[in-house]
Amino acid sequence: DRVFSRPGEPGCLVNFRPKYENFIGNQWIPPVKGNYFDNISPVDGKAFCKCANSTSEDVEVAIEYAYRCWQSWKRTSAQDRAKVLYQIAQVIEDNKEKLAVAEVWDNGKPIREALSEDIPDAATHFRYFAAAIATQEGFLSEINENLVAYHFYEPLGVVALIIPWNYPILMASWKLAPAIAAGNCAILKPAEQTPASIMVLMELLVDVIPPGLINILTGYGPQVGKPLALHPKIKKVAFTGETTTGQEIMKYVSQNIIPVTLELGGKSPNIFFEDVASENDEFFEKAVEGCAMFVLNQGEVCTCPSRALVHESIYDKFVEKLISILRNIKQGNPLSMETMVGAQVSSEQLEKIRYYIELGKKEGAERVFGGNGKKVVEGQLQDGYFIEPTIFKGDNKMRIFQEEIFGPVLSITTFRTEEEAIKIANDTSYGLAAGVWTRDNSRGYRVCRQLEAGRVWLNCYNEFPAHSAFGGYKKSGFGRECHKIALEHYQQIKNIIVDYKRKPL
Ligand code: TXE
Repeated sequence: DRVFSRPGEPGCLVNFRPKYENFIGNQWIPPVKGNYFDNISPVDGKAFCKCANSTSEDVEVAIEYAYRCWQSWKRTSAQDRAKVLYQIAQVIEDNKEKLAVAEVWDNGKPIREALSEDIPDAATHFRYFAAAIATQEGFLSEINENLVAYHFYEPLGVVALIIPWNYPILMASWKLAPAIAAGNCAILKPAEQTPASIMVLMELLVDVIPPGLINILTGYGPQVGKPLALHPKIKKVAFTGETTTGQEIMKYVSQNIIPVTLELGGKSPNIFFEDVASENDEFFEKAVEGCAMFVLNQGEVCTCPSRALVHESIYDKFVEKLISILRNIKQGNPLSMETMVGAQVSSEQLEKIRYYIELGKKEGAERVFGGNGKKVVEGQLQDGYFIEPTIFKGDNKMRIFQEEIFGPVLSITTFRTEEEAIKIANDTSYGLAAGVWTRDNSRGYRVCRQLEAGRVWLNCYNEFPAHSAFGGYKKSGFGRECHKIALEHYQQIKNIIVDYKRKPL
């Protein structure tokens, strides 16, 4: 177990700087206007460092450094770029503990998650895209015996990556790895709630990346995210965040007619058919654990299985087991290896969750578990943003079934037939992910194909392999991340048609 020592105290594995300037051209460059904001840790509700409160002036500085780098980066061979990505992966792996602890203080997630998922997955993404770019090939078409059409993948230029706070280092890696592999330089804006862990990583990468390849501007959306996305020299925006922010981003990119990919909110259904509970065995256990995953990362997961659809014939047995699993979930000090659920990212997020818990009660949903918005820790952590998990039973038309809460709140309902389950599952404006649990593979396949979601898990949930395309349908956005096809979102195709018959003039 990690000792509970705050950043700056002896025993803390990470030496956060007391003040972070922007990371531009492998240097720490103070924000032009000289302003900083306090970075609060959700673990104890106290500030632990300051970060640059950037503005459009800082965007100009970052663009200059990034373009300078791009002049040479765009000419590097795919093999040379792959080498840099492999080195980044190695640095991440070599500093796994330090980065995981940084993630805990910045975001509030449990160390066991950061150590087993966030950080190793980040390294895997850089390795995967190193291999993907090294093996990507252009293509040619023979139009007739004289005419040949060549197709080359070319980078776009400098790209803007705007990310949220739920998986700070991993979200950065999902976007950075394909962006730089494809030959672009990047300006990344982390969320204002979690600006520090990425800086810990950048400090480690100074000797590995060319100056200007990856630049980080911290600050708030309207002050720095917006001028970044609107800048005429930015050639693509990749965004993950709230659906309404995604709509704004689309307006910005329309100004300069540049491509955009959006990974937005979700309200993912997790469907449990009657055969799941026909035997009290390992499969049943696994399925109910899959349901309990709504508490994973404190529910701050875009694919959070926040709607459970349970066949009415197994409802009682299912819920009984679900509650027994929840009772055994350890919540509290995220630095303890036993803790499974940590703190919500911010006091705003905590209030948002409490609002929805009250709303659920007002809407007449039945409280199955929790429902008091209770704080679950005391002592040193009493000012941290911890909240007990809650389960409501209700109707899919309720707002707690339709709106993204982004906390450990599950809305559960029952169904009678396969057709009804599909209808309820698809009755949402979102379409990011879904889960299906059944022992009948034919039914599983049939249902998966009918669900309006970009990612469907059959008899598993929240698996994120680097080589599986991830992205939304409907208001959950468009574009795919994680699979090698993501490279194409960061490239354009140059087509050259050559007539070999014509004699030179
Ligand atoms: O998101 P925002 P917030 C959902 C979740 C959460 C809610 C609000 O329901 O409760 O969104 O979270 C930057 N121009 N998700 O407010 O605002 C911002 O600074 C340019 C789901 O944090 O979308 C941050 O870097 N940039 C989601 C990033 O956008 C702007 C993960 C995301 O912030 C901007 C996070 C602007 N006008 C929240 N306004 C998921 N799908 O995983 C904000 N930003």
